[in-house]
Amino acid sequence: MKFTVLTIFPEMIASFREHGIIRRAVEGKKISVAALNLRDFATDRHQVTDDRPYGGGSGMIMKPEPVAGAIRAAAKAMPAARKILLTPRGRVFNQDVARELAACEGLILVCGRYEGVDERICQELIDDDVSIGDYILTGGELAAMVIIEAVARLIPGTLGAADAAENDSFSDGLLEHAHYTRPPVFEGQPVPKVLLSGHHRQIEDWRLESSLMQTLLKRPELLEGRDLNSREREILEKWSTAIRRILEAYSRRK
Ligand code: 6GU
Repeated sequence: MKFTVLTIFPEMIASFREHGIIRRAVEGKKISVAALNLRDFATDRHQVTDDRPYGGGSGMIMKPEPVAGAIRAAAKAMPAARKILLTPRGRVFNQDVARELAACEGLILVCGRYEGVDERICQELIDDDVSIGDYILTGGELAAMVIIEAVARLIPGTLGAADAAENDSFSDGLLEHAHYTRPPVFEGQPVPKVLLSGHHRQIEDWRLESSLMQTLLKRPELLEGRDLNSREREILEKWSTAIRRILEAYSRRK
């Protein structure tokens, strides 16, 4: 998978590429991460990439010529790549979008700055608008890095453990179960006994129950939309029964 980021701050992408899983994936030739400097595609001698909005108002707009030139240069090098504009107006990125993008041959990620990009770029040269959430960033560079990281780790061979991405939160629509490592007792708090037992079936059961508990407490809407399997229904019914008992015992006392 090839990522090309179009930005006025290519150094941000260069330093991102130097660390952790991205660096390893680049070194292992599973991905490539390149940045093109939009300034290099400016058409005036001062290499200006922004200008005042027609119609007046505050803020600056990215000029179309440098953005168009950079998109065309990147697309020439990888014609099959999806051309994505990073903008808070885009569809909101999530794990499903990450999976969709991981199936592309390449991604050209256009980082807007200032108030936005000239609309004629959006219409003519962009395949897809993506946002990373409902808040405003000053530019698309952090969003591009978020997307590259989330997509890259779905590419086979980029993660150490072969199946680590499969177990992640959201990979099956539930939050991850709780995790523990040594020591067995930390500041008086023990690790759940079953995890030390070596019983793989029981450990899997405990992890599913923990996943469901995390999801119920932190993101209940993920459960409301879910096709529960029989084991999941059993666990939820067990809790439901336990909670009902507690409430019944309480009302008998009054
Ligand atoms: Cl992709 N760009 C900017 N500028 N702000 C954002 C965003 C993108 N996603 C969320 N906020």
